[in-house]
Amino acid sequence: MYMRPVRILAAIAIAIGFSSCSLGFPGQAHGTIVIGLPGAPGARPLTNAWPMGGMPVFSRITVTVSGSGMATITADFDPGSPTMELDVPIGDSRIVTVTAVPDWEATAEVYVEAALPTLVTAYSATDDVAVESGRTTQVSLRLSVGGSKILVPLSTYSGGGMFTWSGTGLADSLAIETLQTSSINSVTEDSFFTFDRYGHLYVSSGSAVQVYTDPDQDPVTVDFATSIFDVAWSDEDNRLYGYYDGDGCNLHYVNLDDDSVVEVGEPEGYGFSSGGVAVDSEGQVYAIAYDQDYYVDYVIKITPGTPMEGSASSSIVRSASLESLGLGQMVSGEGEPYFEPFAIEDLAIRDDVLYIAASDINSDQYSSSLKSRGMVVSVSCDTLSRRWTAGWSGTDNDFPTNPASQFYGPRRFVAIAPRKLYVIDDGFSWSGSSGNLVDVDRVVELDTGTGAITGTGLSGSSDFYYDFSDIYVC
Ligand SMILES: [Ca+2]
Repeated sequence: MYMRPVRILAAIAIAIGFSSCSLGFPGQAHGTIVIGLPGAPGARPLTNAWPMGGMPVFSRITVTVSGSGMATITADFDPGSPTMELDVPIGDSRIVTVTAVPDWEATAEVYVEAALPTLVTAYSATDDVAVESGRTTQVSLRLSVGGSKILVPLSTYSGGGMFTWSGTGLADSLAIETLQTSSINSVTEDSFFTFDRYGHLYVSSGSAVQVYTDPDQDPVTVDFATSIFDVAWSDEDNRLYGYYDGDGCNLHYVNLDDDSVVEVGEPEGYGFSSGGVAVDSEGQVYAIAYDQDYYVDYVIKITPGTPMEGSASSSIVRSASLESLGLGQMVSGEGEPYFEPFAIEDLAIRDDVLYIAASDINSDQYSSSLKSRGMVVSVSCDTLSRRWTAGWSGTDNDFPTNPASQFYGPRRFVAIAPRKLYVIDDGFSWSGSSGNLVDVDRVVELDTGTGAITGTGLSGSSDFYYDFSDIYVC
């Protein structure tokens, strides 16, 4: 049942730390932008799991405007404002970003007994607009999940390659020492996470996906009827994609409007390969595939065709070799040097940028080239060209030389925040002399703008997916 918000908030925008005469450059011409937020997160129901009918109650709305030749403007607005207005120096490309922080306690007073997506810590939206002198530019931004709690799949290593899985812990930040508990229990080494724009969390588990709104309540099940690992939700067509890359690889989706399952075929000339799946805002799908002539691995961008009787073809839009993206390295052997790709662990898309987590690990105790390292590569969805590479220790270093800014083995994307991504880093360190390898388990924070690692933490809060501490090197 919809009730009026219990808190009536003044409808006047309050710009904090901003006045039109103190920013920008002397004599610079200005225009006005008016920001509207149509389309409420949570407006779309998902198989009776989402009774909430509109916007959550926000505790804070922050707008930033940036671009060349201007000082970045940051302004906080009263969450009750129906519109938000700012005076901005003119320019062809002004990046407008809105971040809205939900107050779930206040929201619960408005939507009594509703399951609320309390994993969400921020909704956000961004757009690029031209601002002309003396003119008013309307900016319509569609909010979607922009921040979440950090998901920590909990495993304990019991030796002999065996793990005990005990659910999912939650953290507000990397610094936290005691994880919050949740009801997200159906997690194993084959589980992957994704959010939709409203804040429902999708967790793969065998041939099903558990969908959590409130992480303390029972999930709704989406059934793929076939095993899947990585999952990705499509805003364009309300599909949930599931990728299997165990014994063979295949791609399916469930149409969440009618629960029908469709298998998506490989594009002509390609075969799906180990990696994961991601979907952009236009509903185009990204995966890893090899070409059938030369068996070279690519990131492919495909458009699924019209489904017929449970299957759909796909056509290739664009491809980029893993070599062109730096997702591997040249190896010299007896013959010609050849390119050896790293292990692609997870794919994710945010604001139409693709993020690829890749590891390069060798833990064979008899090998002369032990290594534990990796990278996250950021790729433009438009061009499939590389934007940046994060956390790489360098070709000549088998282990991080600076663990505060380099990966041991990125495995999963487990949270987002404004301008941030969180990645599980699971690998090992080694003293270089005889002894056991030392397991490394932590969560790493990345700046999505620069690719800089801006934090590490939650060390040892879980053993995650692999354990190397049994391995003794002579
Ligand atoms: Ca581990």
